[in-house]
Amino acid sequence: MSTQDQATAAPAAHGDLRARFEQEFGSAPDGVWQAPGRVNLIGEHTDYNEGFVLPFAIDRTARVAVAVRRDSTVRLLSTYGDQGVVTTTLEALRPGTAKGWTKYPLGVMWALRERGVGVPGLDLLLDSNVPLGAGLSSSHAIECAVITALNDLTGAGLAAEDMVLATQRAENDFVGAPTGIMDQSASLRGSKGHAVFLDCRDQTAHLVPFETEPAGLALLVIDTKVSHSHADGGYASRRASCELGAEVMGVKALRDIEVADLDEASGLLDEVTFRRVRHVVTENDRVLQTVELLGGPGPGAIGPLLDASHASMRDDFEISCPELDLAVDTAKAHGAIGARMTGGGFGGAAIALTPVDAERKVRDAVAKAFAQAGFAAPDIFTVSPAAGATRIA
Ligand code: GAF
Repeated sequence: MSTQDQATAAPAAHGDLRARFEQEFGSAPDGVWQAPGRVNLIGEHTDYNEGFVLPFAIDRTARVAVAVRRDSTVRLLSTYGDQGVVTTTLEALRPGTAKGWTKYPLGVMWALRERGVGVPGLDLLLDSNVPLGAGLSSSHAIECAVITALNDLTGAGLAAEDMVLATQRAENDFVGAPTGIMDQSASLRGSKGHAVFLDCRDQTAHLVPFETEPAGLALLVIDTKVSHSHADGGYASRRASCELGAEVMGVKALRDIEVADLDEASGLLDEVTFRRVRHVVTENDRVLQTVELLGGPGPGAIGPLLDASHASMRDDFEISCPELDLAVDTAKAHGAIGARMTGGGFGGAAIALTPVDAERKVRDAVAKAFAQAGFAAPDIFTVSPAAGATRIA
């Protein structure tokens, strides 16, 4: 299935996934679990700095049908891609050995074993309609569906916080992407009609009502089709700059620096590190302001904060790209009240908070601008906050 198809297709109904599982593996699965991708409303590259984030789960999910086996064999199949059935064993799970999408379920199995959970051999069929490489956390959706399944099937009794840390371990040490805890927190803790306001220092989470429709707004996702990987160097180098900044400033993490401390920081840090630090410090502040506005005047008031967040990522953190900037600028010029890139950057998607009556104009203008610039046609769709990971059959 192409990325384009994947973005628009509904995931197989769970009845279909069960039937397909039986057809492929010869017996019924023990159950079907699903976990969503996410959009981050605001709070980018703040999670690994022990700061604040405000993502929400979206109505695009990864689904897994799973059956426990009596031996230690692991058989994995997805409804997309061309890997066919991948067969391995529990004993063979080692960082750096898995390929393609199988890194995500195998990484979770490895991380749970490292925690002492008695993970069984299993057969697993994956289906997903979270666009791949679009910055909507398709990989975490798979990991969260798998860990939710394994938590149920093993009776491990892991709390959401433990599952967040186990999937982070899978990403960091098995997949090789030095990511934080935002994406899996949104996928595991998301709730319909809410964003998840997360303090990444201690994983305290509050659900913040976030509904665009009653405010006459729509949240558009503009998938630029520029694919990215957090296992590439850009993400890691930003993270290293943040760690350097915290070390020079003598704090545990950049979370401990306030906007008012930035003057002092500019005298202590080299120019590039200072700009990286300024992004994180001001972004944390923008998350807090967004939460406050959502609790008061509502979504119609947060546009300027989304715009400021994008400018900070473009100019200070330097993780945007021409396609993301064009999406944001064009959406703004045609009626969006706020727009920003979302996710780790270097490609992926932008979001544009748009009055419903300007939605068509924004969609058309962005599509036209991309064609004129010679960029690949973007995929544009609306999202709203949806439920987190759960068992569905
Ligand atoms: C990616 C990572 F997975 C998150 O942990 C977060 O750092 C994000 O980039 C940037 O905010 O999605």
